[in-house]
Amino acid sequence: MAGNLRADDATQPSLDGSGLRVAVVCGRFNDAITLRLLDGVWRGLADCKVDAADVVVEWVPGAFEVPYAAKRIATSGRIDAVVCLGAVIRGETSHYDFVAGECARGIQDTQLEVGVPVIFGVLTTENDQQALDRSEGPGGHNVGEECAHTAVEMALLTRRWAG
Ligand code: INI
Repeated sequence: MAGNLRADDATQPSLDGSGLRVAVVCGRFNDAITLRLLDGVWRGLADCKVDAADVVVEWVPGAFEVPYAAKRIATSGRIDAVVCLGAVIRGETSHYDFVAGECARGIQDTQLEVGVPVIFGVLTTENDQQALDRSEGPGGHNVGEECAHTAVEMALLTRRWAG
């Protein structure tokens, strides 16, 4: 597995994700945005030669539920990396802070506890435009696409570290 990742190429690792199994947990809240992020994930995984048959997508109500789903999936032993997608857009109350903060905390706790990479593809933005700008189509900026690459890189590193 170590051969799949040229970690010596620090700026632009060559990522061959063939054979990796990836789960995507996607929040339905603000799904006009999260669907765009999901498109980006598919593009990013295809870039890395991850077979679509090795990818599972699970939808949950919102970003607050994402860490729970990610943890259940990550502990299954059948998945090499989990990509978490959500869109938390600031409103008029402090709800945003709780949802965004707990989502981020839960995702980091999960990957540290379970030992499976859990990638933070949850947008936390001040407004709709900022979310649109980070979930663009092919050739544009899409955090989902970036997270797919991150998932493959971290899954390959995890296999190497497992010896
Ligand atoms: N969930 C989101 O994914 N994004 C948001 O912007 C959001 N806001 O603003 O409320 C949001 N709330 C729902 C939350 O994730 C839970 O689904 C809900 O609180 C039930 O637990």
